[in-house]
Amino acid sequence: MTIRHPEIECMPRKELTRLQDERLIAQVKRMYERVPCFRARMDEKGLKPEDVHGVGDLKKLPFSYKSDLRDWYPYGLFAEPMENVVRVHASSGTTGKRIVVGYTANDLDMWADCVARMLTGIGVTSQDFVQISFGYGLFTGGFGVHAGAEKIGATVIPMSSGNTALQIQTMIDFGATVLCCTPSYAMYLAEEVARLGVKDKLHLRIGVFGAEPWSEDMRRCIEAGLGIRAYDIYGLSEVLGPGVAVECAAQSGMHIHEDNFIPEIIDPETEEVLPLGAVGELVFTSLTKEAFPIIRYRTRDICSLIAEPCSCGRTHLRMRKPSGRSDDMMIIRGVNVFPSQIEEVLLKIKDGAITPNYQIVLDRVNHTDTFDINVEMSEDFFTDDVRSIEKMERRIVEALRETLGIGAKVHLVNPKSIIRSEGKAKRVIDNRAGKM
Ligand code: DLL
Repeated sequence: MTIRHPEIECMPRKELTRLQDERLIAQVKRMYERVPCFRARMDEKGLKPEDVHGVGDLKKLPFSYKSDLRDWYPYGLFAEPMENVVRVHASSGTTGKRIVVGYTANDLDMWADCVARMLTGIGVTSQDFVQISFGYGLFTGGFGVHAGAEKIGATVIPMSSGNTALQIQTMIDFGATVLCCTPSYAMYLAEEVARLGVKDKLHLRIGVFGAEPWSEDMRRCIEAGLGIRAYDIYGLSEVLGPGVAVECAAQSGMHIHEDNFIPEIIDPETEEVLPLGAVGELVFTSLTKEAFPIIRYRTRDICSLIAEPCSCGRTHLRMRKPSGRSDDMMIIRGVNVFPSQIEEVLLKIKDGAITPNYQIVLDRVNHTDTFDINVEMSEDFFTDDVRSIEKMERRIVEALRETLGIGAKVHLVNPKSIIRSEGKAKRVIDNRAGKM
């Protein structure tokens, strides 16, 4: 596969570190001068920009948090005057106010380049038709991937999300060869393609999926359902949008564009930096962003970095798929549970009786957490036979207990009865707030 910028993507570690040193020193100085929140945090620690000589000093620097974006809403953390900001995006956040991020023309160019590197690396060319079914608008997904696809000269089909029948018709009629959307929507599209019996009318060969956690099993389901190779793309609005880290053809971890972003893994409780390979919370520092630079941003995403070199020849560190977020982690009867663990259990039950469409409902009754999981039966298994249903439910309960160490109530529900998402799936309904 082609590498877009071998001189950067395959840069020897020593040179890469030198580049990061230079960029970090400049970024800290610039932010200290221009971003009051950052200056105050540095002052609190008794640090001056001159104390930073390179990435070795990163661990001295203050962290930044999602709450900073709310406290300085909307533009208080920007490092450029608004006349230089050519675009803003926003992310809903799980609670309260939206967070707003901004980009200069150079930022947009760097962003497009990050996505273009990925597309090139997985074999997308100017011959391809790229259907972008991420939402366009304040969400970074649609516009972010769009610019990267245009940069490599592909023909972009800017569908945005929604209207599944039209999505499939467009894929067929316009000859889409690449599909970009959330993995849960790709699963749904695959399901609909099978129901309509139109798989052989598709021209798809590659999928680019991200914006939410998904498992290796889910990858295989999507690949089989749509007849494609599916690749993972990671990112977050606060750091850039899609393209902070991207998979290459090796499909074994996402390369972080280390010329633009430095990753660290920390213990989310103690904030201590963990050694390469350890599982913890991912933290990012942006090196080249102008409008909205960020230092040591706590992503809340739980994952680990891969130290071994990649077979593709790129030298930039890879991150493993995030297993969840330190803040969407559910604590059920004292046990930490990630939705992705439940998904994995469901996907492992491979006899075709159930689908990976599920919803978790948490509540509290008599001071005890209740833990219910609705799981959709497949059309083939769909039955009124109470005994078979109960048998399957027991099997899932057992499998869950083995993985999670706690009991859940599993309810098999009718095919297609769980609402499908066109963007990020809402897997958890937590009704416990305020109930002791
Ligand atoms: O979801 C940006 C994006 C758009 C990424 C399209 C990939 C494709 P936010 O809405 O700010 O930005 O949400 C960021 O989504 O912190 C992760 O928790 C999660 N996330 C994003 N990509 C992945 C992925 C976009 N590939 C938050 N795997 C992040 C797992 C992901 N989680």
